[in-house]
Amino acid sequence: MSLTEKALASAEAHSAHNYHPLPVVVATADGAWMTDVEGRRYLDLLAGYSALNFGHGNRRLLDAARAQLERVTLTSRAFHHDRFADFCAQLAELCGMEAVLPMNTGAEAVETAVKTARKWGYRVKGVPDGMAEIIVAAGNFHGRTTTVVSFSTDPEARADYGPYTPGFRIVPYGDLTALAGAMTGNTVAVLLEPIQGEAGVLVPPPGYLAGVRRLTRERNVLFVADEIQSGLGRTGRTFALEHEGVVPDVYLLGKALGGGVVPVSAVVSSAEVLGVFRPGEHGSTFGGNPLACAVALEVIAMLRTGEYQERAAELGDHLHRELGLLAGGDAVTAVRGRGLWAGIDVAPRIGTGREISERLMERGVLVKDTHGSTIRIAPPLVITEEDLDWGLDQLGAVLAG
Ligand code: IF1
Repeated sequence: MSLTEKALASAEAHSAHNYHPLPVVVATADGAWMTDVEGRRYLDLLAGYSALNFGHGNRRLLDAARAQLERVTLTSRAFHHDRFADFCAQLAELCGMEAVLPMNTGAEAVETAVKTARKWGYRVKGVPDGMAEIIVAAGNFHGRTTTVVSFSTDPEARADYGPYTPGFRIVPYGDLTALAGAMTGNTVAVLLEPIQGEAGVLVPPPGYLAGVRRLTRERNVLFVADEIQSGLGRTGRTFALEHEGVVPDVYLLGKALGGGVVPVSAVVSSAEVLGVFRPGEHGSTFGGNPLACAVALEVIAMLRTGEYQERAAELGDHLHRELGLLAGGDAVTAVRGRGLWAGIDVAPRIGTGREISERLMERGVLVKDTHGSTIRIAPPLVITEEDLDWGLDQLGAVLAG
């Protein structure tokens, strides 16, 4: 048995089968490259679903983590620690907002936003107790807690987890008329991904996000932008909403905020909105811990230079030009995306997304499929143009059959 076969058999025997990973067992990684237990190298075109925007083993992030490891790693929120205030102040500044509520995973940030919006609805907007409604979009992916899957439209993510949390209305993504029609006096928030990731990197029609901003402002409803995957450089801007000149009431951040080192998420908003919380009303043992704050502070410092956003914009233009050429043939039926982020619909005759991912793996490229025959590409923003081109050559070869 090879090292790979041994690891796969052991995982098969001893882990829950809530995933179906590609049969590669990673041992080390650097930049945009991963090496498996057999010493084979792979180009990483997934980047941990954008948790690795700054690449594997980023020196600045590892140094920041290492320095903090030697000082203090955890205090709990029972005490202050000396990285907390800086983290909150600098993240708020990066977002052009006033206040931060740190959590750990993306789903926790979404849960926190649901609580924030409901409390804001009752305390500030004056919605009758227990009546708050939050509007979400069909095809959404916001995480996997019981409340979050309650408003998922994906049977795989949702089935068998009821009873479901009430208080959510689902409207088609990209449809302003439907959104306006779903709003009532009890609507407290509209929660959306500016680009839907799991749905296949779906970019909404031009004007939609600006329209959501206008409608939410008119009706005194919070616009909560889930930028957990789309934010922090991925699309060529700090936030995907910037492409539409839109500023939401609440940003949800996660993934890349932890630099691929530790889980760090946050709700970022105005002092008024986050001011609804009093001591004891919400929290987390690990949220805002010293190690998380130290790494995230370095992430924020890197984003402040703008160089990663610029790189994502330039390489992203290149990526979409190249994918446009692939889309000229009959193997690719659609390409979507923005910046260094793309969803590619492959003609079913070429194979399922899974089969294409496996063939790419055999050629040394790692991607992940989503629904049916869509594959998505989201390399670390530090990938070189040469490496990206090599990865695209492999994709071209797989699509050629
Ligand atoms: C998995 C998808 C990506 C997210 C947005 C919140 C969360 C996510 C916009 C929750 C998480 C993940 C989780 C990952 C697969 C992945 C994913 F395919 F499911 F949709 F990235 F495209 N908001 N996305 O994309 O964040 O709690 O996981 O930290 O394996 O479930 P989390």
